[in-house]
Amino acid sequence: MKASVFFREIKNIGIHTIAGVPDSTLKQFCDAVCLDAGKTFRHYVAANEGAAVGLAAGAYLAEKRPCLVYLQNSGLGNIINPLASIANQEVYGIPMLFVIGWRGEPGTKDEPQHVYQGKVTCKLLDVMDVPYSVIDELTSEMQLKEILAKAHQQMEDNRQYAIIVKKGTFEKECTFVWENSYGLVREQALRTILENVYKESFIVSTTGKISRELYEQSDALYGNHDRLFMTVGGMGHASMIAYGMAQADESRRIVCIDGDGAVMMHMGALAFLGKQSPKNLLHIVINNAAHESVGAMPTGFSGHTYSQAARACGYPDAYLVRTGEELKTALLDAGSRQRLSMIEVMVALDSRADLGRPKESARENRVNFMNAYHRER
Ligand SMILES: Cc1ncc(C[n+]2csc(CCOP(=O)(O)OP(=O)(O)O)c2C)c(N)n1
Repeated sequence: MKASVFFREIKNIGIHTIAGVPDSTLKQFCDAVCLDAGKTFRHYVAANEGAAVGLAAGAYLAEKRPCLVYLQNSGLGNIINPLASIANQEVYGIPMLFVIGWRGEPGTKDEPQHVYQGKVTCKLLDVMDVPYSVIDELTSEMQLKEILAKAHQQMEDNRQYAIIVKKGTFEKECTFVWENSYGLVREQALRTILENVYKESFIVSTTGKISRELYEQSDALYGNHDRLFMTVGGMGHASMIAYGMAQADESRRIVCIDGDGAVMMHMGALAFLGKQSPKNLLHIVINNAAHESVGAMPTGFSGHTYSQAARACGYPDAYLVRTGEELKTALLDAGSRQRLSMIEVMVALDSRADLGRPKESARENRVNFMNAYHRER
């Protein structure tokens, strides 16, 4: 299906505003909405999927028009609360249309973090009283019109409707290309970080390609990745996992390697960490101003840096670096001080086409990581 056809049909049922968090299954849809650049739809990349539901609710109050909220099915957890406690017809009855990328569809092969979420996606919508249709590459225009007619009827009744999108549904029609202005290559920055911290620290890394690059680089440098806990799902929670470890034993140094999209998703963690100020935690944010791992849509990063935010939240030290040399200096400096620090590393939009994926399961990663941690006690 062409995204342009989909857009024409949602316009016909009165959709005017689109908000969400990008997903690789929805890449063609996301590219098309970015290229539209506000001509047909108002579009917002939200901090997280729940925030997109909030935006959709407010826009409905002011404009009497339902919005479209798009998300990967991993984002269902983030929408449950605003859906149940705001939008549901037993509360305010706010109509909206969800477009949900289906990772981990039963019967298909996908990454470990998607398997359970993929299995429960339809069940979750049933429980949330959101009727849905599933579309794929074979869905015709006529079928889409029928689905949207159902959605329209449901929304007229102040309810929500979901369209679950299988992998490969949207065909390549156009590509949204943009660049940030930074030169440092993320994988090289990660290698420099590992060279400086791997041997003396335990690392909690974020969702997406940052973890995959760290996995390969630690194997290349040290022949193992046992000191690396890859937060393959649960985007935005790596820094709190790192804190959970840091608070348990102040003598162990914990390094969280985060992404800017992930930090933005649950930014309250910065305020919490600033208040707790664990001496043994180093928080590194790899900022490419994009959700690079799922197709490089901009995160909505305003240019007000995370290191500024960290300082405002009470991190005693925060560095902003743009080159390999600056990164090394910041790592040495942060290592020599015993206090909570953030290093924000501005990097280019880049990743290798042949980047691999972890070979072991998530559970094996957890077991090996815990063994390494407890062995050294
Ligand atoms: C709750 C949730 N929403 C969306 C996703 C899909 N997703 C996986 S990685 C990623 C982008 C992460 O962006 P960022 O943290 O900036 O790191 P980058 O990919 O740019 O390195 C997204 C949106 C997800 N895994 N979980």
